[in-house]
Amino acid sequence: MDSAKFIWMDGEMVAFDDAKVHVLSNALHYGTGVFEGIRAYETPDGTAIFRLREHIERLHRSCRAYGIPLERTVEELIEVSRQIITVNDLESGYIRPLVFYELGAIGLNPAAARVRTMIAAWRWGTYLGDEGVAKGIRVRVSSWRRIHQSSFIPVAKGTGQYLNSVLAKQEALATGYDEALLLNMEGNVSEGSGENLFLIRDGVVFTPPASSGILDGITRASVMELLGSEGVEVREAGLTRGDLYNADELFFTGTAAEVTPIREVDDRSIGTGEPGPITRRAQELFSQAVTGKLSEYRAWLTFV
Ligand code: PPE
Repeated sequence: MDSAKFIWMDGEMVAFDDAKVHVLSNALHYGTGVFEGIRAYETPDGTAIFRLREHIERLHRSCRAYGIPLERTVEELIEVSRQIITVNDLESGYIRPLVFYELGAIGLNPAAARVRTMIAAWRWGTYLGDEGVAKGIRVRVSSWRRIHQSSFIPVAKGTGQYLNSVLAKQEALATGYDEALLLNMEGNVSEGSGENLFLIRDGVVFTPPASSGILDGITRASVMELLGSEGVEVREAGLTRGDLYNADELFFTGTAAEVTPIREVDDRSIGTGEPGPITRRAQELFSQAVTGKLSEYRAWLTFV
């Protein structure tokens, strides 16, 4: 939370230390909230937020999915996201919108609770370490399965559903790995605790489809488009644990994780054990797109 001075709460910029909620907030008890994660980057023309509208629209969709009445428009939240960067003097950083049920109802019908909306921003470096980005990370297949669409809404970013990610992440770290990869209830590959997965085999790029229970990531969509524009074949396909072991290259994508190579899965080296050429190309293209160096993708940027 380095360098956060102000947090926007329901129409006001509040000092960091004053951005508080009550312990009887419904969301604290039952996970009745939805959130987003967005990055802003330094570019030669000033700070720009990557695919801001898509993130705010997903926040609205997550609210709709869980029946949370969000009264702030997409336009207003876009404007606040720009302001939160400026008021915190950030050249680059991470933006975290959160909509949640606060005080007014304890119990499983949150309808009477006040809906609160907040947007914070802070400096956030690499999610899985600088060395992870450079050399690749070590991943384990989790003993926890990804939340299933019969119990949750995997394509929504509900706060409560992240206990599943927390269990997987804690287990991976406790057993000496950097990150977890979760299979779905059918035993196919879904995604990381907070990242989507890409697999390369014989020059073709594969990524699990929405029906595998993933959050259909905005970074995922961006990388699919960037690689596709170079003539690389990109396919959505069901993947097995064995496919992971046989891959030439693997990498994770996410707003926080950006493009992070995977060098090992379950103690098996992937490909040469070093980030491969398509992974490197994805990293390069993504980094050029977010910093405004690809004119075709300027529309993905909102300057603050
Ligand atoms: N899957 C999950 C479960 C997930 O949480 C994220 C983002 C993604 C895939 C990638 O989605 P996208 O950011 O749209 O490309 N995870 C956010 C939260 C991470 C956190 O630790 O908090 C993020 O990357 O901001």
